[in-house]
Amino acid sequence: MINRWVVLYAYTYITQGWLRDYYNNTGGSKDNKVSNLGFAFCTDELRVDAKCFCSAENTTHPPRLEITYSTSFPINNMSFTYDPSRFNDENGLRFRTNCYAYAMRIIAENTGSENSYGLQPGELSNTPLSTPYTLNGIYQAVSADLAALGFQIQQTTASASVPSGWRKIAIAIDADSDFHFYVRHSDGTWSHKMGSDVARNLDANGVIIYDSNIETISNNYSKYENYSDGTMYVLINKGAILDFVNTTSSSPSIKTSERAGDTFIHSKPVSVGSTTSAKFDYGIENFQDVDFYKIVISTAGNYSFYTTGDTDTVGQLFSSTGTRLAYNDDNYDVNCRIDYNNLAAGTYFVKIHPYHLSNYGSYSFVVTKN
Ligand SMILES: [Ca+2]
Ligand SMILES: [Ca+2]
Ligand SMILES: [Ca+2]
Repeated sequence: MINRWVVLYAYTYITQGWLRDYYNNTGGSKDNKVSNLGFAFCTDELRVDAKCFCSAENTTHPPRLEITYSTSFPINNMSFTYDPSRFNDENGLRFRTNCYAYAMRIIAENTGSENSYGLQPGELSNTPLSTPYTLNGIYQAVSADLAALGFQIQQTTASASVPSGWRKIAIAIDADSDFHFYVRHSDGTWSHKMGSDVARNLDANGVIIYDSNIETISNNYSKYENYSDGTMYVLINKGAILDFVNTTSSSPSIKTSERAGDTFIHSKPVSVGSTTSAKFDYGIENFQDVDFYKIVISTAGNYSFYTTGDTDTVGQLFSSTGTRLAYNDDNYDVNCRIDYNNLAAGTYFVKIHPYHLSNYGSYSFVVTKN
């Protein structure tokens, strides 16, 4: 039997992105990314319970399956869903985020090469940790890092609720040798990322981490270390937007860049009449940045949403509940432009992404009332 691999793309509003997976002609999956969404790949028979299609790998325009959910979604930008796909892709952010970077949503721009994923507590504030580690020492280092970027931190408990505008993080230590970070999602599950390993919401035994077992798991994670010397719970007011931080200067700062998150709930608010300088912050081979903008329109009328610059962009306009209203790739040049007449007052979202995975670069996003 010839062993052929095909690639399947599925777009999901759960993670707001394309999932890519490879299947061979015996139905085997390479990464289980797409099948994790409930899709099955069928090889030689029609299955009524599966939707499938395939293409040869490396075709210019592989078929893509887009899934749109009719239910509304939260638009609180502190909402924090489990979104492992962009962190687990070997061509994405996997090798640029360790446990600390994953929890904080900080990508150090000077560690862009493979295997340089080791952002350490204190690195952004020049207050390196000393051993043996203590929870208070790590807390002080994280506090200093966040302060350097303009964010706050405060201690909390495992069971305390998360106030609006904050995210909860657990810091666990093995005082002799290591520490680890877990982050809580809005649905009460927790996830974490071990160094260059993939992000997961499971402990070493495959148990899903919830509020109810985080205390036990954080102290007994057994794959690499047991962080049995204590756990501290903290709240930070830094949202789940990925911030790209320049750590080469003496005073690290958030780069322009990823203030438009990759999902509806992490969209960047922009006003009518504004021009926003933006960038596709990452786009490494098969994995790309997506930028979402949120526009509140107070007066019904004719509006335009478009980009300018040299980057080949694609734009999509969505209603407040995620229904796609318009799509445009190119207008007169590679820039997208959506002219929408008789748009009712309300909240809208515009998604801008590069046409080609490799077409990342700068662009400006413009919203005008005509
Ligand atoms: Ca961006
Ligand atoms: Ca983005
Ligand atoms: Ca275009």
